[in-house]
Amino acid sequence: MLGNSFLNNIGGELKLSFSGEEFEKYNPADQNQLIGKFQKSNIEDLEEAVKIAKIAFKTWKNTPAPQRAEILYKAAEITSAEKNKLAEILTQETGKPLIEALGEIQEVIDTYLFFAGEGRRLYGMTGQSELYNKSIITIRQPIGICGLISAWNFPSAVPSWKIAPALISGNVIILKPSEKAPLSGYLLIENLYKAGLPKGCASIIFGYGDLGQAMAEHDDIKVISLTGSTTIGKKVSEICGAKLKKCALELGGKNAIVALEDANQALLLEGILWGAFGTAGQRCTSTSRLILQKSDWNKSFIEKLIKAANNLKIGNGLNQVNQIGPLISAEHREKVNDFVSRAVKDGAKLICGGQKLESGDLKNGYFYAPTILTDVKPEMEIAKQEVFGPVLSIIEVNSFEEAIEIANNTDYGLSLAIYTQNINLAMQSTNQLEAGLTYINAPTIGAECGGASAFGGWKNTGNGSREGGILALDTYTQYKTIYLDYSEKLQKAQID
Ligand code: UN1
Repeated sequence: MLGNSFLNNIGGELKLSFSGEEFEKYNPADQNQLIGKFQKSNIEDLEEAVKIAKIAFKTWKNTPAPQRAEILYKAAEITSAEKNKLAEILTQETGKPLIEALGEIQEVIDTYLFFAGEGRRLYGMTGQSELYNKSIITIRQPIGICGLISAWNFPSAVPSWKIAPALISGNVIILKPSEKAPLSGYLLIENLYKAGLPKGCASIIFGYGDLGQAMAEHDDIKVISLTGSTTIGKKVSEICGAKLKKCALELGGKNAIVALEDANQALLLEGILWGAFGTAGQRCTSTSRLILQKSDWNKSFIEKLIKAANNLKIGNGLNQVNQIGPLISAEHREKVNDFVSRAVKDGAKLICGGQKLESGDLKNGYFYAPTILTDVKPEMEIAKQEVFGPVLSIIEVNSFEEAIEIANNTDYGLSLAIYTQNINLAMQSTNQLEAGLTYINAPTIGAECGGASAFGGWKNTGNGSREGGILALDTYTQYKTIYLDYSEKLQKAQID
């Protein structure tokens, strides 16, 4: 399969792009390994997908939700059966270690199962009328064609967060995966059809940012759900805003762990290693700041942290001894390296990593050493901008209050964590931290899919939408209130 040419899947049919062009995608751990060639789609391909989706929507929206759920249950079963294969492909496509790729495929399964359960709920509301023999109910209804634009760092789980709530609610979808990780999305769509999804309900078209923009601009696409950068998010939001189109945005983060003086140090150390360097720091939830309360153990703790970071095994994720994979591309690695150089110029002290790893087995990939900077001041670029790499900035503070203030001192608001054994301060922090996700004694990554979970951020991280839980339904449904008057006479609200 790897190295093949992959066609667009338009409503269940494999199609060449009208452009006659394709692009190539290579393994970031080994730039000689071709993952595949993918169609470089244009507006004509999009028109075709929209045409087919429009027809499919007419039937799918009226299919009973429990029947729609059967497709998701089946897709979860197929994904489970193929878990190892899908994870191996995901590792080669993104570079993330196999253990993490297996976790990501599990997240797809969990998401499908959770939203399949919604097939027998999709609850609305019932209320009391002010009049006799009259009832009021509010239901959720589908909206239409949903344009799903996803990022390269979670090319299976994040599309599933969008696909599952969209389909269970009775919508049809067109997915545009990132050109930097297109294959995993292709396999998601293929498996939905294997699970019995009716033709036309889902399409995947490969392409670049211009295609995403065309989706946002298309009048027949009624919802846009985007996971990507804040810059792109603002652009998409402007296009959708002008058209009054529903738009869900999940954008950047500048996440922090606050460590108070009474933190459990062993737990903190493990949490930092996982939060900052897991997935090579390429999660929108990655821990990029450690806000450390000054205490007598800081110096020895930082020494332990350096030692542990230097001991992390870096390399091809298919080799299970490796804990950290490559960055996604050569350009991205340059960008990360430039952030570190500028931080040093700004006065930060580089105490670990800070360089590309290019020797031996690593020479064909875009590996970067786990990096730690100290003496970081809250106003420095490195303390404020999203780096999206294995770079941790340590900011020392004097008090709990100062720690909270600095944790909140960013334009982003996705994930913030606190390590302390003081229950009162832990609980106070959950009130005061300005982020969509907060963790107590756990790092900033690792959100789950489930009823009470809601993935998304405050401030420039998004526009209030949520994924991965029940609230995701708000993106893919519109409410309808139905008044039932069985009094057999004209009743005047507010007057009778
Ligand atoms: C992302 O990086 O866009 O919470 C998603 C987490 C993962 C999802 C990350 N479950 O870290």
